[in-house]
Amino acid sequence: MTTHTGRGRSIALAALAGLVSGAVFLATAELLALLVARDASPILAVGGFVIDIVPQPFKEFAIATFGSNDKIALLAGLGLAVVIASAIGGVLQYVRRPLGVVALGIAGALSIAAIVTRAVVTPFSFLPPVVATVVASLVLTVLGRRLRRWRGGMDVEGDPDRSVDRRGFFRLAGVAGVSAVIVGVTARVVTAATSSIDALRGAVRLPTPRSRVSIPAGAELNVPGISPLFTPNSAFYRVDTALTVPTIDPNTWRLVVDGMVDRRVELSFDELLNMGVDEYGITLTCVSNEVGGGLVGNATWLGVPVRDILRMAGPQAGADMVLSRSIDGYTASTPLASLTDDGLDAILAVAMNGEPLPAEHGFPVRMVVPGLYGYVSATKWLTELKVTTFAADQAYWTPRGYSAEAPIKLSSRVDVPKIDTPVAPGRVAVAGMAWAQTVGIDRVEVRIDDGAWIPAMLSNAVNDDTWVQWMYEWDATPGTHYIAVRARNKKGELQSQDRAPIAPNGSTGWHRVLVTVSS
Ligand SMILES: Nc1nc2c(c(=O)[nH]1)N[C@H]1C(S)=C(S)[C@@H](COP(=O)(O)O)O[C@H]1N2
Ligand SMILES: [Mo]
Repeated sequence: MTTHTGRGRSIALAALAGLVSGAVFLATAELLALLVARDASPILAVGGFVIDIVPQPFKEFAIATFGSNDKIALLAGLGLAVVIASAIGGVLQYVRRPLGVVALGIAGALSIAAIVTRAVVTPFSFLPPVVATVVASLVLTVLGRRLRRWRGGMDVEGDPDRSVDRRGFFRLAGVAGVSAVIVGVTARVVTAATSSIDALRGAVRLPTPRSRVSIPAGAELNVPGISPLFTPNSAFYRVDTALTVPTIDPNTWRLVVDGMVDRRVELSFDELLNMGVDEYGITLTCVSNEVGGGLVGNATWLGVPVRDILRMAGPQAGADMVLSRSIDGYTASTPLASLTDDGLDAILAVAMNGEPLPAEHGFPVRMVVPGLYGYVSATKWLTELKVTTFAADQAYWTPRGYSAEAPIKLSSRVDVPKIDTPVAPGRVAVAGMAWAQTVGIDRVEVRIDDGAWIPAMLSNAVNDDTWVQWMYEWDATPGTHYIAVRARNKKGELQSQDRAPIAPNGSTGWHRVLVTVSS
């Protein structure tokens, strides 16, 4: 006879057996992934799959809540789900054999399904989930049997005094649990260290560009707290769907140009560099940038015009779009005309601010197109340019609520004074950034409270594809004040005052900040 507390304790021990088997599953899979198929880690494959299937509002919520930590939050959530599922699996196995083993089988099957949707699949890709399922099932079966002999189960009279099975249970749970943690953590760390992107980036020899961006005098205003003219790589915003940053060896990288072309073209990294590179100054902007937000950055890029590469392939009549594809399956749809236009610097970039592209920013090759939001142009970890039509192909974000074509909207923002830093009365530098890629900024105006719009001073633009800094010297009076900014482009168009959300093709509205001036 088992008492209520005795039964509760048995269930807790069954859950422990489940947790140990869950850990064994993950550790075995990580170890095999390290040894035979680096892309076939179940936890990363399932995570990547989840990112692709969660509804858009949830993704926006995750980015808003966790910011750049959204992937860590996802992995933590996934980890918690694994813990709960493992514990339940352990209890199931104890209460009704072989339900726990069935649960492990389902976990293995889900892992295989996720791996198949993510990675380049080889027969080895199946080894990590299959072997993990077998090993974890063995551990769970043995733990469950010892537990039932010791504590009793649905169909076995237990004997709480059976110290042989009690010791056997704890010994196996301990050894398996500790080994799983050591093996799992070691496998992850070794995987991370040996596929070192640093080593691959360090080996790249960048060619000397044939031309450089010339920076005019007065391109950078001297205002404390304003965004720098060129955003350091370490501070550059990052937006992508990649759970782990792809590691691409430039020696094996190939760009394929296919689809509606006269000749399929395949280029190696060296062949691309040998076409000759130039330096470009281009400001990148994300469609998810809210009014006043930070999802915009400016860099110098070394690259080759996309039009030169498309010319080698010969786009056919009727084509109107290029679907660029990343190694992780991400795609962007860019109007063919933007990429063949002689007056537009659409490039395949290999360097950012003087160094090979950082891993997070698309190493070894990405696309950069002035004037188009990143999601329809700036494909990182680029592997393919497919010449096609908007009618025939859809890019990643198109069925997810974003426009197939999306020019960057004329915009401006206040950087200083910062909302939460009170300023002293008197002369205060109000300053920020404005951008109108491909057109250029003509003027920026500032308004204090309900006053008149006053022209701000502009920095000398590097070119029409980069943002400019603006500054207004304000004679601040004590109290709280609203500072608003708006820009006009070189076509005479005024930045839209209407508030638009980021979906489907970018936010609009004038940025306004509240500042407190001390007395
Ligand atoms: N492979 C890949 N490329 C991608 C994306 C992505 O999710 N995957 N996101 C795009 C988006 S939405 C933007 S705004 C830019 C951001 O580039 P960055 O991360 O270098 O700033 O990359 C684009 N290129
Ligand atoms: Mo974006």
